[in-house]
Amino acid sequence: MERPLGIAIICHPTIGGSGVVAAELGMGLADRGHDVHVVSYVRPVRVTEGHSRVHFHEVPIARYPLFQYPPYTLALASKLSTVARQHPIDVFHAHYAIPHTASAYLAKQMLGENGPKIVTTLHGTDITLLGLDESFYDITRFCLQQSDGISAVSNYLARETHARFCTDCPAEVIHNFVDLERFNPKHFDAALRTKYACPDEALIGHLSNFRWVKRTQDVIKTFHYIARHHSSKLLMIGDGPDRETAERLADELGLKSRVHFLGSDQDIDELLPLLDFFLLPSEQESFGLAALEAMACGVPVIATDVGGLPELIQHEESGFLLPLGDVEAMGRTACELLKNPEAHQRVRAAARKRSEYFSQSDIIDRYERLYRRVLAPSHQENSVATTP
Ligand code: GMT
Repeated sequence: MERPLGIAIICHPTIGGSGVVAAELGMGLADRGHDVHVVSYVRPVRVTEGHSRVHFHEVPIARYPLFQYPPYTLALASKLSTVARQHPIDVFHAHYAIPHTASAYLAKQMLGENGPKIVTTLHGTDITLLGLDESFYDITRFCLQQSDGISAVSNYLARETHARFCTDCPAEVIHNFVDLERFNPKHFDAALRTKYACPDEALIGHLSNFRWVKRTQDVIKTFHYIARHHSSKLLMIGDGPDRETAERLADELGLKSRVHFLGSDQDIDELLPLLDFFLLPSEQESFGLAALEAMACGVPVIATDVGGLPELIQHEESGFLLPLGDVEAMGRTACELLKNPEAHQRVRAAARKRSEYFSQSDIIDRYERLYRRVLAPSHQENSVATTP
């Protein structure tokens, strides 16, 4: 029997896939007997209170007139070193490299010899967008080189890391995961659905943090096509910088009464099973966690053929992958399936089946193995790239 580990999980707590993965992983590790310390500036939504082995440590952000931007990276490094002095921590696990791996590196230096190992999980835009910005490129590359273990949430992201940052810091592919009990078609609630659509109307959905990479305007345009051919409603779940633009476009296209903007404070495991389709027309998507959660609820996803989405969705089998920006093709695909309930049902079942390859327990096993490997005295990194 291997000893339980002390893991400090560092993440962005707000809406966004990396925080969700970090939180769910932390809870899962604690259920397996590990001591988990979540470190962030606010408690992540999915880190529930009351678990005896999950401890949340808030990073205080001091305001000072000299700083236009408070140096969060330093405050986080300080908090990490304090946590590691007060608790037995084996691993600092940084989710999203920027700035978390830099803080973990600083904390490790502060702690001296035998400090925790650093594991970095790359989630997407830390490599494909933000990390490439000239103000972050060198530090991101350095942080990757200083990590004792690196994982990426898709083969696509591992390849991008290798090609754009470093050939000497291979990333192990550990795909994202889903709680198959919590996200399940059996949670379909007919009464709740009537709150958003009549029984003869289709209910389409989108969930994101409404940043430009999500192309929320394409969601509205695709829905505009669908609504012209089929009586339907759209649920826009989440919030972010592009919400206002999306609301304005819905208004301009005469869709105001058909689109519900619900914001981010929602029980998505109750909403997703209500949908007939999920739209994800992203410009970039390293994995597409929201798509996986929809698929686990038996909801076909219509997405763009970009990034890591083909590792999740098999085109015309468990969902649809269409060219970036082709809102007409996305709308047409939805309408064709809405006219053919048998085919729609087939894709629903295939979506659920596909999601079962990404079960929480299998993926948590992979993270545990990664921790044990970096902690082993003769640690050597491997690059393992597998698509289930
Ligand atoms: O970029 C976002 O929308 C948020 C970002 C994050 O790190 O919070 O999401 C990324 O990580 C998710 C969890 O691993 C992935 O499922 C998303 O595909 C990825 N987003 C992008 O690559 C744009």
